[in-house]
Amino acid sequence: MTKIDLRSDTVTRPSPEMRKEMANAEVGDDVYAEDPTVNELQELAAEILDFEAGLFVPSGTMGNQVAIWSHTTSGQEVIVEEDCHIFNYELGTASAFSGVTPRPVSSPDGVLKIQKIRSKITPDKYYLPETGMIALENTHNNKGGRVYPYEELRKTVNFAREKGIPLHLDGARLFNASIASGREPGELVRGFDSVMFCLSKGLGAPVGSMLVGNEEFIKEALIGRKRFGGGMRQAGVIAAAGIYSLNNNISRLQEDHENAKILGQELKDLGFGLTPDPVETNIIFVNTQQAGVDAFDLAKSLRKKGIVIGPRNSGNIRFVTHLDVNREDIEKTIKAIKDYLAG
Ligand code: TLP
Repeated sequence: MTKIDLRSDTVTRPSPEMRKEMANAEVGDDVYAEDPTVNELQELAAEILDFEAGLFVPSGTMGNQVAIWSHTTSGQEVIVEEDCHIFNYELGTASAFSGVTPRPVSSPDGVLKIQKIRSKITPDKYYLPETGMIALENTHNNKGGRVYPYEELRKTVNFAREKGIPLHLDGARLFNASIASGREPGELVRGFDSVMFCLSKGLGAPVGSMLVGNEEFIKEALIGRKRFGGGMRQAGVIAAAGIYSLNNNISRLQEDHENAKILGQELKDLGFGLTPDPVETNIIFVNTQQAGVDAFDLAKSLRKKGIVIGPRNSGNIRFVTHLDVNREDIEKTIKAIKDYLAG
């Protein structure tokens, strides 16, 4: 039975066309900067986002953490949104490896309003920890793939520049934000000091993320990547998948968003609660408690039909659409949920 996996867009597998590019990739030792395919990918990423330089890293987590390590000095604070990936799912690495303290700011929709950021910037006093960096997340995973409002992005960029505080974007799903907002990815990241985006989520590559910034930042990040154990050798084999994904898999993210909308609407009609409502990109948090359904029990029942979903707890499930799930799979999932409800 073909498996329909809606737990995450990280589960996508390289297509036969992508694998062909991987098999034919020219390679060299990337620690010596001699892998032509990695170099090409780095240039392509920088060009797409209109930055000076790019760095291929093994994962999104490493990209974020290398950015923190590069921008800050030990003892500083990093302003983050309370539900963001850096604060919740990166195992305290900012503190463990870079010696910084996250300063979490709560927000109902993942958007850090400028007044809130302002209130968390430490005054210039020798006895207070200095603010070393601000990080935003677009789209916001834990808030259901929400797209960061463009005006707020601009305000934060202007504020960070005025204060001289490095601004980093966790853009794991930046291209989803671009497709959903109809704005070029470069426009969404203009004025940031660094951006991380993932090749291995909706874009469909098996491994890897990109970090972009100016030449000086990337020079520092190169040291950070090696320190963190991310110096790779004949990485062109996987970089080729990244190049393929950037050339072929961006505009099709629209299909994932449409599939998520269809699934979300059906679930809403069945009495489930949605976050966000309406669905914005490829992620939906579904409140099953509202429909009197135990999320683990529903997951168990769907698994028997080859459909895999990821309950967060007994009342909440995250559904994520991606390029390995088509419209028919969405229809099958809806039918399976209806059958479950029918008892
Ligand atoms: N997200 C994964 C899990 O770690 C939660 C997922 O299934 O969504 N930033 C954001 C916003 C992310 O969602 C993720 C991964 C990362 C960074 C880290 O990327 P990786 O997994 O490549 O380290």
